[in-house]
Amino acid sequence: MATHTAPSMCRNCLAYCPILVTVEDGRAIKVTGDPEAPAFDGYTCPKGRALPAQHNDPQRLLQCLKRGDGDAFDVVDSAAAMDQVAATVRRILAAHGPRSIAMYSGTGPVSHPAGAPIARAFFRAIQSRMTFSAASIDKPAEYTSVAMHGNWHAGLQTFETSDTWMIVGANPVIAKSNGAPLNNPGVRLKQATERGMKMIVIDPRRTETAKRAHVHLQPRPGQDPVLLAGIIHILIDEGLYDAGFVRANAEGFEALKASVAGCTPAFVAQRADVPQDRLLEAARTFGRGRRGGVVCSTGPSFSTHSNLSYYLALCLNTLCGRWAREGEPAPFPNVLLPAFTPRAQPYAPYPVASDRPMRVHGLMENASGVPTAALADEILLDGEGQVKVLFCLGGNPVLSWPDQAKTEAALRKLELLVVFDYKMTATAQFAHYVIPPPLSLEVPGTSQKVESLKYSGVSRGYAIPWAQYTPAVVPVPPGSDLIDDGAFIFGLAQRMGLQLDWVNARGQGPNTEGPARTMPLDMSRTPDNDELIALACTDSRIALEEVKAHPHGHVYDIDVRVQPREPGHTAMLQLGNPMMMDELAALQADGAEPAADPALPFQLVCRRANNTMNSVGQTLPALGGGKVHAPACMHSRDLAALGLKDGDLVTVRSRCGHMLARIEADDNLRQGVVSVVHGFGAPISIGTADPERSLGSVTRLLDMDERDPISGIPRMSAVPVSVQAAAHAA
Ligand SMILES: Nc1nc2c(c(=O)[nH]1)N[C@H]1C(S)=C(S)[C@@H](COP(=O)(O)OP(=O)(O)OC[C@H]3O[C@@H](n4cnc5c(=O)[nH]c(N)nc54)[C@H](O)[C@@H]3O)O[C@H]1N2
Ligand SMILES: Nc1nc2c(c(=O)[nH]1)N[C@H]1C(S)=C(S)[C@@H](COP(=O)(O)OP(=O)(O)OC[C@H]3O[C@@H](n4cnc5c(=O)[nH]c(N)nc54)[C@H](O)[C@@H]3O)O[C@H]1N2
Ligand code: SF4
Ligand SMILES: [Mo]
Repeated sequence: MATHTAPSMCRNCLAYCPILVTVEDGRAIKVTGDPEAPAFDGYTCPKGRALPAQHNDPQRLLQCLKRGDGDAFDVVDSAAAMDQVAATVRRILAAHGPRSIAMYSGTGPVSHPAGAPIARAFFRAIQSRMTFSAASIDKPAEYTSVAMHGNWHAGLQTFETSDTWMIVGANPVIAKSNGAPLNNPGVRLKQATERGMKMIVIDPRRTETAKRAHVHLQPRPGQDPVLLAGIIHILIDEGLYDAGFVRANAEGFEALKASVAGCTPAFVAQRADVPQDRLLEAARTFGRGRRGGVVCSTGPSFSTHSNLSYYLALCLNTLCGRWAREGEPAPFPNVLLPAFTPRAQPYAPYPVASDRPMRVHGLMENASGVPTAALADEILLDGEGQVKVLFCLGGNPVLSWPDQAKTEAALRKLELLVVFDYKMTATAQFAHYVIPPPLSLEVPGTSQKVESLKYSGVSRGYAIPWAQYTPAVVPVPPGSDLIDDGAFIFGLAQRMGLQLDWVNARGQGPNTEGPARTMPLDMSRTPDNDELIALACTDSRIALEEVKAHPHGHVYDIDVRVQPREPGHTAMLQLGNPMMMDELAALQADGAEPAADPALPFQLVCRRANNTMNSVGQTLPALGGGKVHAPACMHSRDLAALGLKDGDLVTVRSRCGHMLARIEADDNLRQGVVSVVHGFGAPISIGTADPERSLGSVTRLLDMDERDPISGIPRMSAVPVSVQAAAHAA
């Protein structure tokens, strides 16, 4: 047996931890953290260590599949699948126009980022704007809030240099997405608090992150806008803000001050149900700190009024002047992204909605893209412009889009559904073609994806000039016919006679670090992954070859200082956006007691689990721990009041649906909330042989029709529900 160990990167989530892969006879058999990689302290999580199980999973698809008669699938050669899909797309495009062809890209491309840019190039070439993504059911307010407030060219002061930090509805220790540097966030938080950083965490659950907080506010879910307005009220009232910074860089202070006037500590404490003294302590800790930012994540994003929560968080950063100042080291200096000169100056706000309407719900294409919440209805609604073809790129709509029954009906109505995935997922069961890609250890990759997170939202990524490249460390399984999402779509473009252009964008909306670079692709042959990586790294600050010379990754010595405001630069940040001020006024008009429906006395909230990445991992024995469903977690006092105990089967009911789940006591939760991980379950209209597996499909409780007016994100947390012992077994 030939065994060796190769350095690589896990790409199962956005931390991209450096790993060591033990390879035996061409198969990965073991993954550990890489102790030689600086800045990650040898960290991995169970999902990373399960990479061999994921790659060698007997349920993995190794051939393309095509729907035969009824629900059966037949193996189809990948080239034949491209021929057939291209012919259908060409026919539907000619008959119904570009708008009939759509894509939805999910989190799968995290593992393998080159597919999505090729897919976007394909959609540009056919002139369809119907490129939906998970971003608009994730944190679309990262984009809408920046459009309304503006942004800061040099970025937010970093976590590592801060003496205070506020995290609203994020759990970076587990999720590694927002709120703390992604290189081993648990250790970064520990070090920061040990050196004296005072962290404020706002979360109805006492999370792994909240356990390190100086102040943990455990509010009623859905009250973040009022809470943040209350904190702004206290800072203005007590003069704990940077008046000089505000005068020099922002407009709308008086409008904001007037809008938060009614959010007194007493009002907010009652409305959010938090102790008033803790609210004051949170505000004063943040205001008296010298450096540090506020970051939001899925908690406030999912819980209605998300634009307002994110907007007020940006206002807090601006009020306290927490943006990187002239002369400081650049917070995110770019390594595999292009060099740029960060400046201590605002980017101006820009329009949050476009003039391009969707056909349904009065939604528009907006700063967060085309709204995924409209896609099911865009498929279901007959008439001109109806979506008839969907490419699903590494996503699992049946378990991730709100309103599972509607999603299934929409997928069934499609004339062509092509699912790019490596397993027969809940969504792939509805496909006409399932196209399996090679998995992460079988393809090369770089850490550039994590760097580019700074373009979506504030202070996301590593905040150190870290970069790594990995070659493929194992071959694809023998006898397989796997094809990258991008290569398949490139093959369609070739067959349709399209010219594709690769685009390297450098920011969000009109706020960019420089012009995008567009590079026409040679359509005579399919580019391999290393060529695409080289294209993505054209203009990188550090040459790709240099990064390749450090197989364990490297922290570069990049001394880039924030430069002064450019002469004549007049852009200002906006603290008083009229739409946001009106929304805040309307919320306050609801009074100090939020409306409640006595028939739905609990609130369902979102959470992430360490062993799964959304719908990925539940069916891997290495990760499941025998559990194939998501438990409904509640405080033990709530369980006692309901006469329930651990393991009991319950029905959770919302206004629009119900699901079955097993109960788990979790005293880290605030009373009155039910916390459930999403991504579990099975299709309603197909079912599953294993009844336990059909439990806990939380999207059945969510209503597409209760949605944000701009981004369209439906209410996915703080959802009113009831909980009752299930009358029957699953
Ligand atoms: N109720 C509820 N709904 C939610 C959420 C919630 O918390 N609660 N969260 C929302 C959020 S934040 C998000 S981002 C979305 C996620 O929504 P989706 O992205 O639609 O769902 P995932 O389960 O992440 O699906 C990712 C798919 O990619 C596949 N995959 C993995 N690696 C690869 C690869 O290399 N190539 C390809 N082609 N495929 C791959 C996986 O097998 C999986 O099926 O869900 C949203 N929906
Ligand atoms: N292990 C693991 N990592 C992941 C994922 C995964 O599934 N598993 N998914 C990835 C994806 S797609 C994403 S988008 C990120 C998400 O990353 P995070 O946003 O950090 O996700 P969570 O860990 O669920 O943290 C959200 C927190 O919000 C709280 N919350 C719920 N409702 C409210 C509310 O109304 N207000 C406030 N203030 N808090 C509330 C919840 O209790 C929860 O602790 O994680 C990514 N990383
Ligand atoms: S945190 Fe886990 S899943 Fe994410 S990159 Fe690191 S090892 Fe992989
Ligand atoms: Mo997400």
